[in-house]
Amino acid sequence: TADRTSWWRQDRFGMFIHFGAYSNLEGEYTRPDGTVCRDAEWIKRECKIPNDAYEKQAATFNPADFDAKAIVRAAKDAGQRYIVITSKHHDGYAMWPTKQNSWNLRDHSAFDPHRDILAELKRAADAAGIKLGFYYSIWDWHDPDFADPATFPRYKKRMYAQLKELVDNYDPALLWFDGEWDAVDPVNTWSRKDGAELQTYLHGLNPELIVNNRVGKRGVVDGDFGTPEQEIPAAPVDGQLWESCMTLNDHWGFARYDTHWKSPATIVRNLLDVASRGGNYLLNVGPDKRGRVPQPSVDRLREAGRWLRAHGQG
Ligand code: JFZ
Repeated sequence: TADRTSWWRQDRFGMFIHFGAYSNLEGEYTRPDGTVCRDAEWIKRECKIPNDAYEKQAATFNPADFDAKAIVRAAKDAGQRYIVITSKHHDGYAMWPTKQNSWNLRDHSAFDPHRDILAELKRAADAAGIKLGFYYSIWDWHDPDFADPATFPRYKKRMYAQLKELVDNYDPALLWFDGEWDAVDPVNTWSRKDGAELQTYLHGLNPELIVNNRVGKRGVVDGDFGTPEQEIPAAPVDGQLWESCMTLNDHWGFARYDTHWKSPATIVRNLLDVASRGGNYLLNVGPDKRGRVPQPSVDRLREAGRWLRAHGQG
């Protein structure tokens, strides 16, 4: 509804955060034969990392330097007014202590078991008046029940339970779904009906939750807003609200070899271009394996924020 999305329509500019077990590899996987394969958040699949090797590296993941206050400050300095962080990407690894499995940052890492980065981010965001949302991938490479239509209902049950955990424990303002598409192997049976059901379920938990259109099949009837990626559409589609998400370099997850940063001028131009067409801009950062936002990202966000404030847009 118009009411549900009013804060989001006013906020315009948000920070996307891609952070997960893949971040621990920092974009590079050294194969047993010594050759190196590069990717980022898709590294498990693109580099064909065997399950056991991926699980083994995740067990060493220790983002001890994750600093929620510093992240919120960086967002504020840039003029960003909401944050969307990956709670679970395609690799299925949950960034909170989910009770549905042990494939998560509490139970499968070298991280302090008393810490909970989503809770830390929620607290810091609340204190700064910043809204917090969660990215959640429907597609799951880790859960054995995902890929078989016969067992998918079991996966769906766990997915619903995980989303209830997120809503109950962290009170997100927004859920940003992904991985709903067809033609992923072995199979992805997610349908528009699944999306509509999920949306009804979520609004039963919290009627104020904003949900993106990847909850369904990216139609104008799916969710509250459209999600063009790495592009600025010329015009809204059938009057649907939209948000353009973009990387700051060429990857979503941290990639130590990627130094192809957008300039502060490009960031400002994109933001004003998006805003002038009535859209939102969700600009991504990818923390490294220690949980630190790369300094080139922080610097560019700060420069962009400085320009916006100087011109009365901050
Ligand atoms: C998805 C993810 O696979 C990716 O890792 C990242 O999280 C991004 C934000 O979302 O990637 C997509 C999603 C949609 C398109 C392309 C890549 N698309 O619509 O062309």
